[in-house]
Amino acid sequence: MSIVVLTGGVGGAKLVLGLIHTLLPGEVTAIVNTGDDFTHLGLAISPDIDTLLYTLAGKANAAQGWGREGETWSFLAALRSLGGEDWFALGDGDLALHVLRTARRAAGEPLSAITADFARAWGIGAAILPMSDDPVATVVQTGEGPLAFQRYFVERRCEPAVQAIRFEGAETARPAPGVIEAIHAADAILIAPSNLFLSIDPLLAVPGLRAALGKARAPVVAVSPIVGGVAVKGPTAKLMRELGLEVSNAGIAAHYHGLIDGLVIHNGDDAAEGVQLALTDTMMRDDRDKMRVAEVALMLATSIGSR
Ligand code: FO1
Repeated sequence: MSIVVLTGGVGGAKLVLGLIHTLLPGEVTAIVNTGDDFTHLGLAISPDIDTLLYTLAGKANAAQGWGREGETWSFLAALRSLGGEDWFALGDGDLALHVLRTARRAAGEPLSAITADFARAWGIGAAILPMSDDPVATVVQTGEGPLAFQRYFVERRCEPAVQAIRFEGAETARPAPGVIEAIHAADAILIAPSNLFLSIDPLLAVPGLRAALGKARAPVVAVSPIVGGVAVKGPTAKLMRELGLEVSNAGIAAHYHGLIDGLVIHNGDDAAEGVQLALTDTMMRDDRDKMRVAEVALMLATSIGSR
């Protein structure tokens, strides 16, 4: 089996972990959002890649949703004592990823090669591919003007009302090496229960990626980020309302119209038209939950079969 999963954020990492427990790691390729990436204090930060690295290496701070378990904060305290920007918390262990990535990017290495080396160093068997090696920056248009993603998400805690979201650089970004090939070779393509606007749309904005999904022989199955009529973590529901999408599986299916063949929804939630549905408890609290959702998504893909 060759499974491709489009992912970003915490919810996405949970589904990828469920897939790793269900399949052989070598059967899983994660294509990861890099629209959240930014340079901070001169360091190249790739949050969704790092969340996935930590999650698959068993190092993630599960309660916090980002960063490492058992992190220490000496650097941040020293930074604060010098009046440095501390709104974006950089942990001592976390710094190693950013410092190494920054040094290697400065030496001209692509993000995809650096990420593959990090995954290998931590014994991760799945392929972790950035959506692109070219810069793509999610910019949130608010009443106060444009906000870079992390300024909106972390510094402002998602409170400014959003009028539109754009992905700067997407139009000239190329899919990272292996991305299109993985989509072509896939037996099933999953879209993780990530924030559709902030984690999945940037992926779909990379030229060639959406087209490859449309041409793929593999069925495309999304896992709804809505559980019990509300979006689980983060700003998904608020953004759906602000962007005029109803917070429902019908809204999710409408957003992914023409792209997905199936949708995994939470027991009791509203059904969606025009896609094949599978129902389960889609709340992923522990590894058993994550395996269940992964298995239901794979079974739905298998029942849909090749297109
Ligand atoms: N999220 C926060 O809410 N506060 C932080 O201080 C913070 C620091 C941080 C450092 C490194 C990193 O990789 C992620 C970090 N995040 C933080 C999470 C990050 O903003 C989100 O994980 C993604 O960008 C959204 O999926």
